[in-house]
Amino acid sequence: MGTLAYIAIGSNLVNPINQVLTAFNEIGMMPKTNLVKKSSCYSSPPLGYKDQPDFINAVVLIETELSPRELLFELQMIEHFHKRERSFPNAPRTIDLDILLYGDTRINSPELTIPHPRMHERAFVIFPLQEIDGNITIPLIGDIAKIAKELDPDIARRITL
Ligand code: PH2
Ligand code: MG
Ligand code: MG
Repeated sequence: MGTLAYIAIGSNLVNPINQVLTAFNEIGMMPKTNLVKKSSCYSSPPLGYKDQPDFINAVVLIETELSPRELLFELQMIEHFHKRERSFPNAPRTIDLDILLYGDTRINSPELTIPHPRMHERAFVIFPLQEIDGNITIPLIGDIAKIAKELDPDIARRITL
């Protein structure tokens, strides 16, 4: 049995719904990894830099024997397949794949911070995460139900495909 990890997916360029659905498949095809569960897709206005299209966001649960750094590398490969460009922070993107949680591991290095440091402020992360596991406790932050209650439900809306 590998480690359970949660990945956040976001896209707001070049048919975002398609980008997210393709990413579900690509994440399931990563080496030493099984896709356990995926959330619905959510639509949300851009947080941070505002002058860009709305996002489609989702979260997946995987079980993996990749180390956190190997996982980051595989996710960056998928971002590369989607022609992700890094022009400026919070720029619009074809795909963004962020590690939210990796078991109960905590990492603080320049290239990787786990748990994701801003996840609890983001409705577009917390709502899909809660859909996958309504009982999860985020290390250092708290219970998902309590965090979700503090977020505006209108900001990230579940969409039916
Ligand atoms: N990602 C960001 C910045 N702002 N806003 C939304 N709605 N969804 C995102 O995934 C997102 C964002 C940086 O990664
Ligand atoms: Mg991100
Ligand atoms: Mg990212």
